[in-house]
Amino acid sequence: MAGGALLCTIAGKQYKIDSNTDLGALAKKIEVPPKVAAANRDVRLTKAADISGIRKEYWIQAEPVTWNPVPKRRDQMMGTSIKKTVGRTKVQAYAYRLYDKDFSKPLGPATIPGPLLDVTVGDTLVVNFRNTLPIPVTMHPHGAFYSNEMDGAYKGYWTDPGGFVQKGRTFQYVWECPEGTQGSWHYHDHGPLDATSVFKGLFGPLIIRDPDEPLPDREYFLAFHSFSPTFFPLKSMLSSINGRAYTGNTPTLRATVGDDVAMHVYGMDNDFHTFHIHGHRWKEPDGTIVDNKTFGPADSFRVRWIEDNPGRWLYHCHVFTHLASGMSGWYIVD
Ligand SMILES: [Cu+2]
Repeated sequence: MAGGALLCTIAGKQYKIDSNTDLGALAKKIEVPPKVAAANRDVRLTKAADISGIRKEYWIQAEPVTWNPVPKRRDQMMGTSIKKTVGRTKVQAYAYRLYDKDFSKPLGPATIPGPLLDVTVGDTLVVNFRNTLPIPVTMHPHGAFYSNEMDGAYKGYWTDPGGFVQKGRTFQYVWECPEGTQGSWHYHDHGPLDATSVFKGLFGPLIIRDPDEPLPDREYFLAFHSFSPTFFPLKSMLSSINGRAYTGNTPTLRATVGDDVAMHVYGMDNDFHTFHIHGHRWKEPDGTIVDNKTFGPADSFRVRWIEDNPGRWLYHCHVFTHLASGMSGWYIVD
């Protein structure tokens, strides 16, 4: 994809998308699906959803963000200047941002990835979603149980209102988390331009905890994603973990010997990645011992171990081009 363009079809016509494309202008060419138009005309408030179990409620807004995948401008391990090799890395991106009840105030900055949705089996996850971006976007969860209207996905003519949330509009998603949904998951935009907006930053972690399982002492949520020159005016790709590229910019993870450590990992671009961590290994559900695990787009998993090896370690993707373009970080064990 480096420097290339993406082709997208809107109403039978193909459009080339590159880093110069005005997505807001492009979005105007997308016909508003009939059920969405009908809901827009409906002035009644959405009826309160029937909630069983504990209601876990979030207010999340999709908004523009100025984002620098390499804020320190250097690869700390190699001692090299990324500014010299890649040039300017600050980009205009998209993000999900956590707000307080009724969107009264933001609870933190807009970040890539978005906020952690943290629920337990038996909970009902309610996400009040507001879009301020110039294109229709959504929130679509993996792992949770949801009815068809709560899918948060664009389906052309058959799109429900939650699958096409236009600028300035809100939608309340209700997702159930019954027994059988436990796991390390994620959410992302699944609107009509998802092949661009996900790359621009619209994704985040979701965990549905098993109440019978003890909480780890340390846990980290790690998104493997990339900033591509197709969507940003970058000289070359930046392969990122949690929106940052190169050691010292990517999350520096910490633990102490004896800790029960969990890492929740997911992929959110067009590539296959591997999760590799030096000096450590874990047991897969089938009993195999692994220290390098392959995962594809939207795959997610958890690895867990009792920490037994102090030192400054690396964790990284073992696809060498990804490693060389930033997909690496420190794991420091005291
Ligand atoms: Cu990779």
